[in-house]
Amino acid sequence: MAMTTTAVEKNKNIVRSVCPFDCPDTCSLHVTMEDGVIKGIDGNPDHPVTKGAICNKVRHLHERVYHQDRLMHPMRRIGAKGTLEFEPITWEEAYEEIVRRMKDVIAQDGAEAILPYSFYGNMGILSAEGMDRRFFHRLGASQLERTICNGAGSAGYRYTMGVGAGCDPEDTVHTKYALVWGCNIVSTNMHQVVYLTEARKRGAKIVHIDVHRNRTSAWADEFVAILPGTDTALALGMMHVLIRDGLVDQAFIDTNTVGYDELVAQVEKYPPEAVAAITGVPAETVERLAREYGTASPAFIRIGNGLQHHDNGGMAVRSIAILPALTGQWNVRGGGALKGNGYYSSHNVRKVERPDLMPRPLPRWINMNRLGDALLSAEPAVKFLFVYNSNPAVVAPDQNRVREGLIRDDLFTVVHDLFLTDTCRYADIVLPATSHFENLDLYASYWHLYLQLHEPILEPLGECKSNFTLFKELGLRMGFEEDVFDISEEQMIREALDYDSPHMNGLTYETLKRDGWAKMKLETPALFPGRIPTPSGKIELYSESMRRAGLPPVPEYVPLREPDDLPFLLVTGPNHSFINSTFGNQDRLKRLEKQPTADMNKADAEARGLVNGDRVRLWNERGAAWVTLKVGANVLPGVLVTQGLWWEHGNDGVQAVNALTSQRLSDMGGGATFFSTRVDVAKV
Ligand SMILES: Nc1nc2c(c(=O)[nH]1)N[C@H]1C(S)=C(S)[C@@H](COP(=O)(O)OP(=O)(O)OC[C@H]3O[C@@H](n4cnc5c(=O)[nH]c(N)nc54)[C@H](O)[C@@H]3O)O[C@H]1N2
Ligand SMILES: Nc1nc2c(c(=O)[nH]1)N[C@H]1C(S)=C(S)[C@@H](COP(=O)(O)OP(=O)(O)OC[C@H]3O[C@@H](n4cnc5c(=O)[nH]c(N)nc54)[C@H](O)[C@@H]3O)O[C@H]1N2
Ligand code: SF4
Ligand SMILES: [Mo]
Repeated sequence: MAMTTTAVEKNKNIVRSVCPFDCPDTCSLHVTMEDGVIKGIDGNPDHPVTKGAICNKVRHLHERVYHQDRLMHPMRRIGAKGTLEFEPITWEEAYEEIVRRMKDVIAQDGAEAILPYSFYGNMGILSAEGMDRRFFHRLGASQLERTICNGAGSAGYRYTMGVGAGCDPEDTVHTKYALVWGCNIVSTNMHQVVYLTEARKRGAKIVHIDVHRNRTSAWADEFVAILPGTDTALALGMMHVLIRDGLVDQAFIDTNTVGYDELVAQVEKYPPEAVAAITGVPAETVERLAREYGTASPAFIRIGNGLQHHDNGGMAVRSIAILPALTGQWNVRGGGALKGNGYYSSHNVRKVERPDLMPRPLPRWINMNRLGDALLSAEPAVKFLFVYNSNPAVVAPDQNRVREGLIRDDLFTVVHDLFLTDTCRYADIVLPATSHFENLDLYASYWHLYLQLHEPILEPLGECKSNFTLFKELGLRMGFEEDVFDISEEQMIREALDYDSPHMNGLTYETLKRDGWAKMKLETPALFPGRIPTPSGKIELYSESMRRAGLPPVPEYVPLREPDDLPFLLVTGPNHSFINSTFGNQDRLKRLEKQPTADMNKADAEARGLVNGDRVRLWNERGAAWVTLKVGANVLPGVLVTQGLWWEHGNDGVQAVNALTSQRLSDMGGGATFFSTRVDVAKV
């Protein structure tokens, strides 16, 4: 029987929580407590979207919270960088040294020589973009361009649609035809699978378009294998057929879009045969996909993150987002597309992060995908690096440059984390972080439309401190304004909610505390037409802003920029049992993933005398990684796919795959190009 909210509060043993990880689902959790200790974790059946189902990773989250390796007190480095030799120190000593070093760096090199490095290890608004941002703004530190995840795709989507908002995922249960495009939802967005599985029971067909036959392909009705970085061509080929065969909604186009004539001229260049030669998708499949998509309604596209980790990733997302505009599907409940929905739940960023505290002229920006170059050659040099909520030694591209930078003797590095990650090897001071169970925080999903309040269910373990407390205390020790820094978590959440947005729907701290969550308001049955905040106020098939930015104003297939002197295109995606590098130190989940592998096509393996299970070295000019080969039909010839961001620490012989990836930025949005990587393979 589903438990009601009031029953949760009355039952001392089951308390409500939220999953904090960088995952679209942002599940509501039920945690079973005994004598103040977590005994079990389950989904909260009352949540309207996540409905009691959670993934295997989080079902065992208490193993992470009480893990023997969890950091419990601050430490100072006593060995050489890279050796993991530390001695325990008190918070007083840690703060004293950090404040002294910061002041020295500011006096000698200016505050821009200090660089924060963080991402969404904990997605709480206070944990990821709260007091930390306020602190570094006030400090005048270099600003970090946080584009490692979806920079390119979000920029591309905005060129077409104006904002990062798509359809309500709850509506996708009505879908009759779904394209799951460059998105591994069985591993990365399980509740989208739940909705589409229900849609399928009601007659929907689900097509997965990917470079890798994976868990999502096995679940879908059809798998379409595509060559990496060619999705724009496939989208243009589908548009070609839709327009040629009159499968477009002319009334919708006339009312809601600009640039249709330019697009019609452009798609002339992309007949199915030409598209087949670029994408590896047979011409008849291009024809059929377009016809199926153009005649089904509601037709939905789930646009993933995978296809935008490329040199041309922004253009790919922009182009795919045009398809529902041609067919009028934006206006159909259960149709349209969903790339991300962060826009709906946006909060009062100015009030929370206080960008007004930054000095004038404004400090420089450093792109997080270029950490290696920033540490090795930025002018003025980075002298102090403050890492939290992220594990750059594993997740950032061109890892050998990153590590060369991190190991510099004249760089002072602080890392705040729950564990001794690979990044901590290079830390001068390591600080212990609370788990999210120990914190008050506010959680927004970038997929569903519910904002959730998280009240702590544990006292901080050991000497751990939350990101909020750390940067609040540091701010006060730096002598910053008390009225800005000496505030409570609850005050900051109230500041976040104090926001004049049509989606906030009058929601307050009190209602969130009472109900646990609230749904953002949006127009039904769909967002469109109306309020398209592009410069023209319409969906832009032709974009004048793109032209001015030096980009093709109508969709155009631009090949990858990675030189093609090495035979394989390598896609280094995430895996099922970790979240990025999080969980990469937990035995239960490591056992499920076994070891780092790479999928290779049988024809390529035969041509090189390689067989299933061979240990091989993947290499290019940037570095090398060792993996076990999986030979078969999961990838097209010329393609290799690895899964998972493995730790080196605790995994003998593992070299994380980012040794191979490049710091090159994508076509727009400053995004990462993790998947546009060329390598060769040698047997070891
Ligand atoms: N289990 C698990 N869940 C996660 C994460 C995790 O690490 N593990 N990470 C979280 C985060 S931070 C994010 S951003 C999301 C990411 O989740 P998704 O949006 O699903 O993105 P990826 O898994 O990176 O890539 C999706 C798919 O794109 C494919 N792909 C790669 N290149 C191309 C291409 O050129 N064209 C096409 N069509 N497909 C391509 C990959 O093979 C992969 O199957 O998941 C979140 N959830
Ligand atoms: N090759 C390749 N590289 C990739 C990707 C890929 O697909 N392929 N994916 C990219 C993507 S999409 C993303 S989003 C990035 C993710 O990169 P990161 O954001 O660095 O993600 P994680 O590896 O999960 O590291 C998060 C760290 O934060 C810590 N943490 C968790 N909660 C807290 C907290 O409350 N406080 C503090 N101080 N620390 C906390 C965790 O213990 C963990 O060590 O990686 C990118 N890198
Ligand atoms: S990782 Fe994702 S699917 Fe798993 S519990 Fe958290 S939000 Fe839900
Ligand atoms: Mo991400």
